Formats: sequence, C-alpha cells, structure tokens
Amino acid sequence: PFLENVMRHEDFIAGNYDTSFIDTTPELFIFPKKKDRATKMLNYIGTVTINGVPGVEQKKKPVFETPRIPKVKLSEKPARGTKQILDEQGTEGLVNWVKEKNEVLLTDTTFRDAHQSLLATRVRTNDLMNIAPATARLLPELFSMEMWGGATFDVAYRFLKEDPWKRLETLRKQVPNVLFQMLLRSANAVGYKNYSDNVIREFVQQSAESGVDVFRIFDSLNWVKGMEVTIDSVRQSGKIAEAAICYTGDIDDPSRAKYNVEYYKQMAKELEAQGAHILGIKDMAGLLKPQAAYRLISELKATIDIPIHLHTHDTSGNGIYMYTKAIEAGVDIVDTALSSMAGLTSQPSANTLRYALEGTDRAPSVSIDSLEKLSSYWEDIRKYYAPFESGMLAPHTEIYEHEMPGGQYSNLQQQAKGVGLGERWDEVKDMYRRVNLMFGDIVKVTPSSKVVGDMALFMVQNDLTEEEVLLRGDKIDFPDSVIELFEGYLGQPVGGFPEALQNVILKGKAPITVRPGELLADVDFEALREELKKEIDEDPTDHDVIAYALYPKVFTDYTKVVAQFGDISVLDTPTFLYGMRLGEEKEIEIETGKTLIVKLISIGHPQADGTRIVNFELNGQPRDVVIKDES
Ligand code: 3PY
Ligand code: ZN
Repeated sequence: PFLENVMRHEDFIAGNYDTSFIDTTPELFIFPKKKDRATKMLNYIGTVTINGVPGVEQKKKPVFETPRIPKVKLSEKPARGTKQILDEQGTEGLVNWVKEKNEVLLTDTTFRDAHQSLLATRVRTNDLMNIAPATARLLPELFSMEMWGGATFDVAYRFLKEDPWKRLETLRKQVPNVLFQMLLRSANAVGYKNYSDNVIREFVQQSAESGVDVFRIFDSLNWVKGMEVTIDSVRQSGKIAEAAICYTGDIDDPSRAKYNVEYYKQMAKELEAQGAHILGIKDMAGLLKPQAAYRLISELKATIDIPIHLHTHDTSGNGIYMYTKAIEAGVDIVDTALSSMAGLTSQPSANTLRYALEGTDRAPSVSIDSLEKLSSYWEDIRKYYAPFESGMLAPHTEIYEHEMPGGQYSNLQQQAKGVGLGERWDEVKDMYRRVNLMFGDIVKVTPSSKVVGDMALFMVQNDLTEEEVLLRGDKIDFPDSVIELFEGYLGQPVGGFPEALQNVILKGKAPITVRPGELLADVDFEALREELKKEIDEDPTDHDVIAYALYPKVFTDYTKVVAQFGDISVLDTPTFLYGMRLGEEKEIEIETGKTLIVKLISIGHPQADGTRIVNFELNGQPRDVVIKDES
C-alpha cells in the first residue's frame, strides 16, 4: 500500500519531489494496517499445535468423525413458530398463546446451559451455526431456545476468542422462527457484580435489538428489589420479561422453614406485580423433588395468572420424575436439553421426557425423530470438548446436601485443583454446605454461589472452622468477594445477614442496605467509547463499548488476540483446540468465498531462543512461521 500510494503519485513519477514531499502529501504515507489474514491464521495454528490452549494440555490431535448433520431442505423456510407469534401479536399475544396451549412446551437449553453445565461453556459459535438451520426446521414447536447469557458472554471473549454478539446475530438469521432466550443475572447482567442502572438498560436494549426475545431475570439472593430495573428495562424493549425465583432448600423439609411454600408464593406475587410476563422457577442446583414440585406448581398456579416456566438440573437423576409431577400440576413450559447433551449437571433430556409423557394429554408435540437426529449431531460435537468434561459419570444425590448449582460444580472443582485442594474435594463440598449455613442459609446461584465457593476453599485451605472464623475473624483477611457480599453489594439476602458474622467480616465498616444501583453513578458511554478507542486504536462498535463496560480487561485482551491472530472463530473446533497434525490439510473459509488451503508440512526443533519454525503449505506455496515453544 505504501508503494502503491507514493509511487503512483504523478509528481513522484516525474521526479518532481524533494524532502518536503512527505510533509505536503502526508496522506500518501498513511497506509492501511497490515492485514495479512493468512499469516495471522498460520500463526494461530502453529501456536496451538505447539502450545495447546488453556485447558487442553494434550498435544496430539485426536481423530474425530465428521459430525452427523441431519439432512433438511435448506431451500424451504422453517415453519412458523413462537417468534412469529411474538412479532405479530406482541408480548400479551404470546402470553395468551402459552396459556391456551394444553401440551407442555419445551425450551431447548443445548445452546447455553447444557454446555455451560457439562463442558465449562466451551461450545463455539461454529458448532452452533452448523446445526442451527437444521434445528430451526426440525424443532419449530419449541417455546424457545436458550442460547445466550449466563457464562456464554464472558467465556466467548475470554476463552473462545469470539464475539458473543456475532453469535447472537448469526444464529438469529439462521433461526427465524423460534424465540431466543437468555439468562440475565439482573443487576449483575452477565457478570459477577452489580452494574450501574444505565449499563443494565443499555445491555438489555442492545441484546433485544440483536435478537434476544425472552429474558430470564434472576437475582442471586432472590431480592426482588434488585430485579425492578431489569424487569422494567426488558418491558421497555418490547420483549418478554421472565422473572425468576431461585429455588433453594426443600419446601417439604420443616427444618428449612425459611424457604417454605408461602415464601415462594409471596415472591411470585411480587414478581407478577412488578410486571413479569412469565414466572420462571430456576432450580439451579436441581433441589426440587418430585412431590415438592407437584405441590409448589399447584400452589403457584392457584396464586398467579401468568404462565410458569420451570428450569432444573438433573444432577440427582430425579429430573424426569420431577418434571412429570410438575407437568401434572400444570406447569406451562419446562427446560430440556437434547439427549446427548442432557442429564447429570445439565438439564433433563427432551427425548426422555417426550417418551415419558407418551399417552398423556400434555405430551409435547415435538417430533421424537427430530430430537434423535439432532442429538446425534451433539453426540459427535461433544467429543471435541472432552478435556472440559467434569468427570462426573453418574447421578449425584449428594447435591441435596451441598446444594451446588449445576454450572458451578466443575468450575469449583477446577478452582480447588488450582489452589492445591484437588485431593480434598470431598471436604470442599462439605464445607460449601457448612458455609451456606454459616451465611444464614442463602440462595446460591451466580454470583452468590461463587462467594460461598470462595469461602469454602478459603476455609479448607486455612483449616478454619465456623467457630474460629467468629473468634479470630478480626485477624483474618477474608476473600474480597466475601467482604463485598457482606457489605451488601450483591443485595440483601432473605432474612438479612447473620449479624455477628457480618461484624467480624466487615471489621467495623458499615454495610449498605439500599440497592447498589442507587449508589453507582451512571456510566458515561461517550467517555468510555473514547477511552476504548485509544486502547484498541480503532472505532469501537456499540457492542464493543457495552462489553468493555462489563468486562474491561477481558474485552481488551480479546481485541489483542484478534489483532494478533485475526478472526479465529472461523476455524473448525478440532483445529481451534488441537491445531493440526503433520501432513493434515484444511480448507479454511476466512470470509464468504475466500478460502485458504493450509497443509502442515513440518515442525522444526526448538532453536537457541526457544522458537520453532513451523512450515506450512498455503494455497500450494511454502510458508514458514516462527512460534515460541512455551513448554
Ligand atoms: C448463570 O448465572 O450462569 C447460571 O447458569 C446460574 O444458574
Ligand atoms: Zn441452570
């Protein structure tokens, strides 16, 4: 570009220039950023082939079968679904449609919670994109597809090095007929702390514009006050506010009277009064037992008018039995995952539930043949992500004791290993239970569950008991997350904080009791845009700015990786996670119609400076890249 600019200038060609040429025609010396996407891509493949990616220590790339993508007629539009009902009849129309349905409706969680709970949220857009057109055509009867929110936002930037907004917009184009649903941690958005009210409003607005139709909103302490702004933002956006109650304890256990049926009925009434279109029941750890589900749903149906949507995790193995009882009691919608991505810490299997309800008047109308075909695809895809499996092989009924959310189990296990407590995992789980009681029996779900986990690790690591914490607390440096919880920065728990423990943890500091959002100043998005522009040296999009507001460092780290390697989201997952085998050849479509043909020829021995020369063939031409060996 430099040569093209300068050397084509007529004065330059004619020799009519002197040293002022650069000053009088500076524009000729500004050349576009070097944008050799092929070299960047080879650098990525070389790097991952030699060094792996975090969490994938094995170096040898496994051989995978080609995933079984069900054959559908792509030339035919997918059948009309719930998305058309919402778009044409609005939120009220959709809610009425749900109420009039006799069959139980299904939300498919395969694109979000299932892989968040089984595979540490690592499923990439590429694998979702490849099955989205078939899903739209095979499951048009779904109530919704949960495909965004929760941990998917953070993990996309942090580990997958891809833009979660692009995922949402790409899938939206491919699935025009089924409602898209996201999990929103209310004032914590898709993060782990309370954000300013205007950040929440902006995030909801942009999510709605990019394709989210149903927002499942929960507060990690079941604090309704912490949900008001979020519910209102969603209503303003014209989308569906599914306000959720987090289910904890056991309504049939008199020793857990804090969370009895009356408590849940009261909260349901408050959420309905706040403007919820649907009531969500978020059984994030899978604690709701079958008989309790029957009772809870029956009582809630008699208490509120809006539809009820039930979510659970199948960790105990009781998920299907629990759902059938809830369905008998009249629950409107339940969350399931495709069979090969269901069970254990994930949702109960849609395929299994479909069979369980055969012959009943509430059997869902989804086709079993479709469920099986799509499940085959996921069976193949899941193998790519084997390094992220938790190792749980069978139902864990001990969940009823420790009450750890499905999405937290494998995470906390990794955290425990990270601090050298891998061998003491059983103790950590038991400490998690004890910390919950010490904290006053709180709701445990992101981010409050993370605080309980942090404290459990801290106590096991330091061999602390509850008594010692109270007695010697003034000399203990508690984890930051624990201090913030007790300061009131995640909101207020049911029944308040245990006072003696709060005093010990805060060491004289006064806690807040108002909504944290009332104390947080609005974010100045224009100033933030300028700051980010300086940081990344290009004009940020609105999505970039909101992502930066939520996760400043994660976002700028992501932009650095993109600057170094380009858009690596276009790679197939085996290559993204494991690199290439010697002699392997890949076609990589870096944009529509532009394909690189890459073959890995050889990997050199480490040189004195620790680098290796990796030799590729790129579109038939030899090409070397130099990679630092980190081993
Ligand atoms: C999340 O907040 O990501 C959850 O899935 C909580 O259950
Ligand atoms: Zn969940």
